[in-house]
Amino acid sequence: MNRLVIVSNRVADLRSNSQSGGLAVGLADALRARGGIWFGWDGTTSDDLAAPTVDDIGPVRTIAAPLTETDYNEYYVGFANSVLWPLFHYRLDLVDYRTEFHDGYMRVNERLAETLLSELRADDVIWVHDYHLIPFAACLRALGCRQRIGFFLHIPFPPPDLLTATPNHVALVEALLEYDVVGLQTSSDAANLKRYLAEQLGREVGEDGRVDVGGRSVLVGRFPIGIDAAAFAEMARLPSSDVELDTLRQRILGRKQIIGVDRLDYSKGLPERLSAFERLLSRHPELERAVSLLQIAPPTREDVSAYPTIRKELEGMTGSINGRFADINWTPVRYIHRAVPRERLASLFRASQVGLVTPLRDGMNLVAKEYVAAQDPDDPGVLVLSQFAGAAEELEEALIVNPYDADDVADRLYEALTMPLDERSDRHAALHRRILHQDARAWLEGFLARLDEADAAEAVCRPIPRTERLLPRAAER
Ligand code: GDG
Repeated sequence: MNRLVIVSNRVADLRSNSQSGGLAVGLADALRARGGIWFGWDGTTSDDLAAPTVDDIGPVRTIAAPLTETDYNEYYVGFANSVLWPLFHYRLDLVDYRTEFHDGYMRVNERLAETLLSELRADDVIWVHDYHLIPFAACLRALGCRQRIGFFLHIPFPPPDLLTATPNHVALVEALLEYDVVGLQTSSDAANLKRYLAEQLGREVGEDGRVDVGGRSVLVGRFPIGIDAAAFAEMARLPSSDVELDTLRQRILGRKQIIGVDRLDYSKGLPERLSAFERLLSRHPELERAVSLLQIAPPTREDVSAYPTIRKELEGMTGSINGRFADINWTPVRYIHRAVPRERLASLFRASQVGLVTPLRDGMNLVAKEYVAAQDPDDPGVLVLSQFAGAAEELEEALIVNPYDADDVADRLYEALTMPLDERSDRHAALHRRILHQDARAWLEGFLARLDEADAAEAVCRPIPRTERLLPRAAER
């Protein structure tokens, strides 16, 4: 089997046992099985770009390179998180486009490709992840690489009308055509990309998702990401004394708990979620002192200006709801703005009667799948899920809501809190079957099988003269 090279914005810490999620574990397992490299940013800034940090762990080499302060501001904070993230989450109002951001994005992609080049073997299979690195294959091809290269987009792909609102949209999508396989989370994401290719680039996409690009075939497909459901369920079953104590207290007081877990990001619909919870309490006074919302929202990307704003909004709303409804021994909203260890998260999911997952837009949303995996099959909780999460395409037996409609969310929350055991069990069994079937391994093996099939000989096999490059170097523009 050919060696695997994973390229992602951040390199996972393969020496730590407490991996942040099933995704990193799954990718690390695939790397160990095939041998290979995990390459990306080391998370630091430095003016000394001389040598990246190389760590050999058995058959796997991790290579992590720093960014300069300017690169961090233009590539990471700028183009990736102030242009592509909001744009791909349908938030044109939050896009902060600047030419220097795009230049920085191209510069970093080119430099990272040059750094990786000397490590590559002719028969490697390369798998690039996410919106930070869309032009990475184009940069490698420009350096003469002819290996199979695949790309997976973890976030949504927007409809063409939205995408065309940003300059460079043509170059961005043409850069995707330098890959052999382009994977998206849902069929609507895949349909959006295919529509763009047809309408804006006049490219015909076959029924089988194949696009012919100058005699080369690019596969555009749906590869819904999953979790290691069995391992997460196991973790949720482990005793956690503080969670058990809290559960006992809730049970004695006859209280139920709704849980939300999200990075504090505007795409996750947190203010809308709090409004819906407030609506639930106003419409059902009998639920006062009988239900609470536990919202865990660790900080993220605080250097991007939209993020401190949403944090303040959330703190204000939490204070206002608690001020209005709280009683001496009941706090309606418990809000934790810190990361919670993964094991405790799993126990908390199991101890909560409702999992509330209401993003305004989300590529997949793994929390929805983790909540289902963590439930006790004999007394499962109910998942309330946004229609705008990619997961809604698969998890049909959840209570599906429109996160913009506070009344709808409040009604479904009430339904979830009062649902009889029979119905909860039926819905959970169906959801559980789905997440076990489409788990992290199925996703990984499904994508790599398609990439392994790609005919490397058809790939671009010569250095492209600068004048022919789809993506001009920043300095040449
Ligand atoms: C992107 C896409 C897509 C959260 N808080 C804590 C914590 N988490 C963990 C969750 C889950 C992960 O982080 C979040 O994954 P999501 O899928 O929900 O969302 P994004 O971070 O936005 O991920 C998304 C995903 O990529 C994969 O393709 O599904 O649509 O946006 O695993 O449990 N983990 C710990 N403490 C926390 O406080 N330990």
